[in-house]
Amino acid sequence: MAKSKFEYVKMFELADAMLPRCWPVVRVDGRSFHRFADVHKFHKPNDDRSLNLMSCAASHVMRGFKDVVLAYGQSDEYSFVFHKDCNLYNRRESKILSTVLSLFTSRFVFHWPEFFPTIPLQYPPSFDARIVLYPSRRILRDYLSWRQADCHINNLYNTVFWALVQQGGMTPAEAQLRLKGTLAGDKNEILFSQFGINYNNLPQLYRKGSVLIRRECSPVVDGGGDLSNENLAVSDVQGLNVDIIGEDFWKEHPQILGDDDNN
Ligand code: DGT
Ligand code: MG
Ligand code: MG
Repeated sequence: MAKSKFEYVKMFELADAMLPRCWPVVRVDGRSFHRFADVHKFHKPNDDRSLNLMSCAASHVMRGFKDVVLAYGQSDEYSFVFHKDCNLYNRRESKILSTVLSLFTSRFVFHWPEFFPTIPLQYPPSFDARIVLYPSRRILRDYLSWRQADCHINNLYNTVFWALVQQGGMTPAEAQLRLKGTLAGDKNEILFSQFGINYNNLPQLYRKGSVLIRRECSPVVDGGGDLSNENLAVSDVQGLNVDIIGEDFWKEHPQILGDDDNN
């Protein structure tokens, strides 16, 4: 078929293939979720409904993209780790980023009523996303450790902050002042001595975030970039609220990152 005279504009589309043999990680994060949480009356500091809805949306992303080997979520964010050798969309960055982002967002909205049956969506939420390539397993693990450490630091702060406000009768400004300059030990001490809360007894969901992996014994649905299969049940994805900073998790699940070379 004859080409139109306009075809030349394709020259302006630049190639954006990601470097080979690096681990691509897509992280999505709620846009202005501080406001979104307020408008939708999220429980403070943690709302199980929101955290579980995020994991539901993320598990559907794992179904749609078989190259995702693990996902980690906390607060309003989820990270999707693609296998270093994945060739999805010929490793085109914008294609992978945009499809993950839109699938996650549409699933979040689609499943909203299941998790918030009494609170209608007041406006459509949106998420930002980025891809970062990590050149080794060690650095990839450090990335995941960074996100889980962030979960812990924020959760400890928010737990004490809201205890001071909700149970201690402080204004948010007073609570902020009280916590200024305090270390983790001080915060644990305030929680225990003032409110009888042992931080280590709080749910792992809040302290560790959520890890999604594929069940080892069931076959992975070959969805690839083809999303036609993603309406099937998400039974092949398993959610855990465990530590991923230490060695135990990785020793227990060596298949996640594989060991085909030293990378
Ligand atoms: P951004 O990401 O720059 O557009 O701005 P935000 O407002 O989304 O800020 P971010 O992502 O740094 O922090 C997440 C916000 O989401 C934080 O202000 C608290 C809110 N949020 C997340 N999960 C929960 C929850 O379970 N309960 C409540 N009350 N708020 C939550
Ligand atoms: Mg956000
Ligand atoms: Mg965030």
